[in-house]
Amino acid sequence: MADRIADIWGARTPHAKDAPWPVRVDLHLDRGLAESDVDRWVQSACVLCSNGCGCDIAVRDGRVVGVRGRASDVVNHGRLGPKGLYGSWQWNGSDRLTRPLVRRGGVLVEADWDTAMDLVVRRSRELLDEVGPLSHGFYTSGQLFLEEYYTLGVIGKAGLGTPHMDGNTRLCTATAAAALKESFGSDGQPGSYSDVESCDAIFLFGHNMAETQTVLWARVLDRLHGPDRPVVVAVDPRRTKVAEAAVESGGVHLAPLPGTNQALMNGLVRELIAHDWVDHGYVAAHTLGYDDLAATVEPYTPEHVAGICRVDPDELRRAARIFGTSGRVLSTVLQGFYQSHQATAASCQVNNLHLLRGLIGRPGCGVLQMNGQPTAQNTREAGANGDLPGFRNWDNPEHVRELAELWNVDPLTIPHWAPPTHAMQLWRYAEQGSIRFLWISATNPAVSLPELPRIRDVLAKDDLFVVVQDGFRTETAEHADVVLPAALWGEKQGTFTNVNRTVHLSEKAVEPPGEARSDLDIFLDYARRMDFRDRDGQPLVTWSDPEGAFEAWKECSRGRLCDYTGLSYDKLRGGSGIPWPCDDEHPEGSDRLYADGVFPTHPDVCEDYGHDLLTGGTTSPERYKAQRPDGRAFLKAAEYAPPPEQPDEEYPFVCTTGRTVYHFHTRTKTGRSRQLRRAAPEPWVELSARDAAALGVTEGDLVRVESRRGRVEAPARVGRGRDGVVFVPFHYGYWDTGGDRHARAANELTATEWDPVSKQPLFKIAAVRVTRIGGGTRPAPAPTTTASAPHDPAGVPATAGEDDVREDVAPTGPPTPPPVPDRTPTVPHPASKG
Ligand SMILES: Nc1nc2c(c(=O)[nH]1)N[C@H]1C(S)=C(S)[C@@H](COP(=O)(O)OP(=O)(O)OC[C@H]3O[C@@H](n4cnc5c(=O)[nH]c(N)nc54)[C@H](O)[C@@H]3O)O[C@H]1N2
Ligand SMILES: Nc1nc2c(c(=O)[nH]1)N[C@H]1C(S)=C(S)[C@@H](COP(=O)(O)OP(=O)(O)OC[C@H]3O[C@@H](n4cnc5c(=O)[nH]c(N)nc54)[C@H](O)[C@@H]3O)O[C@H]1N2
Ligand code: SF4
Ligand SMILES: [Mo]
Repeated sequence: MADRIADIWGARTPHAKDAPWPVRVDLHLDRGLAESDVDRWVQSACVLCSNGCGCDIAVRDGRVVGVRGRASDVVNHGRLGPKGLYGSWQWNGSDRLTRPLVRRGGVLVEADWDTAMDLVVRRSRELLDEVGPLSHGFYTSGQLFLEEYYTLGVIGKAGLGTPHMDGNTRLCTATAAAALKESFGSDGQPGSYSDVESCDAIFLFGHNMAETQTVLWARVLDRLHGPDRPVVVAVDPRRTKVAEAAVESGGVHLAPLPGTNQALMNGLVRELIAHDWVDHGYVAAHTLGYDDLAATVEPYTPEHVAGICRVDPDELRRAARIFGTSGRVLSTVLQGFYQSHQATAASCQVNNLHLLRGLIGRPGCGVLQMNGQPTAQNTREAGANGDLPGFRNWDNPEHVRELAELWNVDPLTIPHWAPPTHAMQLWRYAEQGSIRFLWISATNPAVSLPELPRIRDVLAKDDLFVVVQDGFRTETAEHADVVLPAALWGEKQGTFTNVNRTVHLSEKAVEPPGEARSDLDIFLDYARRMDFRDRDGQPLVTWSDPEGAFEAWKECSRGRLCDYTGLSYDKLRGGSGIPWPCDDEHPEGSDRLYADGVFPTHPDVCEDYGHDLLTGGTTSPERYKAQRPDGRAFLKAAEYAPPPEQPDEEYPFVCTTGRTVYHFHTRTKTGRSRQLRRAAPEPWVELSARDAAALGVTEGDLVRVESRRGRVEAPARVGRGRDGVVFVPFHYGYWDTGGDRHARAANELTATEWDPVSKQPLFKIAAVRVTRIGGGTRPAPAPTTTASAPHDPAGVPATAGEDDVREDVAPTGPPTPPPVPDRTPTVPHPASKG
């Protein structure tokens, strides 16, 4: 048995380059239970990050009692990480919401469903009559199922006709979508996880994969422990496990000052061009914009970049040489890039590095503009983030017409007179009072949005009617007018899609507690009560269960890049997840995109006409067409601009925020798991050893971190990050504490600012000051196994759990999953549209 709190990634299964990743099946059952005690195993996939590991849910006496990785799954080959093992189900049976709550005389009291839904529908109708659909806003998630998003999207766009719908995906992967649209014309991940097996170098840009996609990192570690290892390059201001591995592999750890990614990327692109590590044939045939890019990056010499980012210019040169001269390079990009002021610009430079060398669409040459949440891809595909479903372009009347026809509604009902409202604007409208009905599903904005003092004020407004749909009584639920109890993972059926487009079916294993209902049933109930109709007076929403919704979605996706028409619930049962596009031509799905160097940039197919990366100004359809992109990718460029808030005398540190391996977001699930809670029970503040010494702070002292907006008070971890940078984990709201409720969450400090293109907020940069406010009696409650390890381990007990996970390494190698062909010739093209 293994202790998977101490040993996060589990036992190594090393292998050679291009050899299949071996199977290791991880199993965790409730204390005292053996496999023979399990009544049945129910197929699913983990929803505690975007990796999408296939798993089976163990059920005994109608309760979930454990999980086991699925050996046959292409994503994880049987493995699960600490969150998947301990956090995916242990909340089961705890303090769940079991009945609707409504506000009476200022307090939330239990009610039946009719009472709660009547209130919602009455308020909705009143506002529609008085002010119209623009009074309605929907703030949803990256954690519902595809069927739920699609249903919500249809209700919002064709039922109500409001453009005010977005997901917390705006905080999460809006930049992934934006960078893919800007470079390639459409959302849709070019790469595949199987690129890990065949690459020669791996670049991780602002991505702490070791903690945030632990099973993918195990896959990387197995290469790093095998023969012919890849070289790793990490771009992260903290000394993460990824950064350590980079140094050990003979690669580079670049630790730029937060907020300087674009300068660093311009430096890397310039080095490629200066050394002519460029595939000119590929660039000429498949891209646009080379001259502009070369001219823009020209001033970014290694020395100039080093001055801005405070990195060693020779290390920058070395990193560029690794990119420029390795046979096959895999890149991943995540929040260190996405939650920043030049998020889309910097992420597009990663695409550019690949395009310049023609390293795309081939094994080992993946670009993974990562997702974070398990179902964020579906929010974006199905239109619950405001975009039109099926990666359709809101600015293309033909795309709007297709949807109007599909839904049998007047095209004018579907909002498309302006870009869809992004989440930051949605909250602004609620603050200003034009949105007066806000329906929040599967997200906890009272902890996860920036500048929490402001968010609490918005939620508390008398003229804002707030509906919260969750499985737990969260910090946000406390502000609601109506709380709807939702069924969670394992208690409902549906599908979702991970980072590399792999679609999984998650079956219902057990009944939800009390009167809790699936989100799909709640949305369908609202649609029924509102009596939304199509042009012929028939019900607008024609399905009544998950499979019906899936079938409807398939039609919507037909002919688009995210084509699901070749999938069905039955096809997803039994074996592995299947990556889209999956259609007649690719019945087994598609491992990677763009093998032929043809991109969905034709004006008739593209999802967006693009933006100026520096200002966010939109490109008009006319200007876009005049460029004649027609299947070529864009090499987009932008100068570096300093972040909006920089350290000064009053606030001398840069505060950056993020994750620890043991918790998921606001901990509604992981905070209820014994093992995970113990591993990281309370918030902390990470300081570099030198900064701590200058402040007179020693390990465990209580410190106050203050920004212009709020404060956090927590014990200090004297850590291993770069000087001048403070790190605060963002997981700790106050549902489980009686202490100072408003000095725990990182977002007390962050600012209401966003990237001009993706509109993703800047969680990674705020100017703060740090003060020691008291001595500590013990070390900070920060894990020692991760990036938050102490500078001096003496006297700090190592983070550990129990030996309670079984790992079975298959002795004879993996049962080879069905071969998945590359998607070769057909990026959807106007001529081939169904
Ligand atoms: N354990 C765990 N795993 C998760 C989640 C979780 O909550 N817990 N959440 C999931 C979700 S939704 C997401 S979005 C992903 C996020 O996954 P990641 O993006 O890997 O996680 P973060 O910790 O937010 O940020 C990554 C790194 O960015 C670095 N960074 C900060 N500022 C900068 C900067 O200016 N430049 C650069 N280059 N790097 C910077 C931080 O030091 C940090 O190590 O994780 C997913 N997986
Ligand atoms: N400072 C700072 N802030 C950040 C970030 C950061 O790095 N730093 N990261 C940002 C990112 S990337 C993300 S993704 C967000 C995450 O922020 P949130 O989405 O607010 O975080 P969660 O705790 O995952 O909230 C999801 C909620 O949905 C509920 N839930 C889970 N499953 C279901 C379901 O099936 N149905 C319903 N109805 N409810 C369900 C959970 O109980 C939980 O309350 O935080 C963002 N905020
Ligand atoms: S890597 Fe992500 S999907 Fe896989 S088990 Fe861990 S949390 Fe779940
Ligand atoms: Mo996220």
